[in-house]
Amino acid sequence: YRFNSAIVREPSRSVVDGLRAGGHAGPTYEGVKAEHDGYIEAMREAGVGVTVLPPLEAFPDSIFVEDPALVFTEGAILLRPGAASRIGEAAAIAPVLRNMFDTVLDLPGHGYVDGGDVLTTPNSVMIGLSARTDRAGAEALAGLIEKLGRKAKLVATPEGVLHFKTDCSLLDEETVLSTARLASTGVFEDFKQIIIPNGEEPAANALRVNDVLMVPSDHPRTLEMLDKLDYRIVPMKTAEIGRIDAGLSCLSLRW
Ligand code: CIR
Repeated sequence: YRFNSAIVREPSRSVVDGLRAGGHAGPTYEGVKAEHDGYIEAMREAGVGVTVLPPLEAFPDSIFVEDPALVFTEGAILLRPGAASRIGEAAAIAPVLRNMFDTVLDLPGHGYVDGGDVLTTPNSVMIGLSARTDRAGAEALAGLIEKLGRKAKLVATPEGVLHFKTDCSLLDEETVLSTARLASTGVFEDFKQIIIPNGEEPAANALRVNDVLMVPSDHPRTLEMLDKLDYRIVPMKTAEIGRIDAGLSCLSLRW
């Protein structure tokens, strides 16, 4: 959770057509843009150098740069997103990563992985199988991660949850914040676990960056619980990006 650098991408006007499960209304461009501006500012205040990429009208979900790639200090990996409308996002971000990293690996084979399914922890990189990340993709990614000198572990994502990290985040080296439905799978038995109060599940996608813990606002019980644990909380507006099934981690690549 110690980061010097991050990449974000400005929302396109087409963000209003971002993918979403369920029939509710989408976000407004202005609403997403305001949340995105707040995010960049919070990142910079946390001491991160932020590279802001230009919007991509052809890809409504391209603001969620976490999904088409995975970055470590040792190098970057170009993934293959599991939604048809998002596959091209990997090629779009490739030149940027090749410019910034000495090592950029391509996911081999034909499987799919969304970066939102990947949780990097000090001892292992967890890859959640989901509707977006299939076993072929996860196994191919595990091979690359091991090449970069880290351990990889395939894990399950609860049914109906978009991404593994929709339901969890790393708070420090040994602590995860998780929904009860994910924690009950036993996946975090080697960690200290802080469980999200029932009904506030979207708050599980928090984001620890250096000394700051960004937490989706609108979740008072979670905010109160985390405040007591002495984290430096920065509440973040996420209602608009929440309309297209996204949270705080999806908005950046960090290393
Ligand atoms: C999608 O369905 O792909 C986008 N509307 C939301 C992606 C959220 N990304 C993430 O959780 N890493």
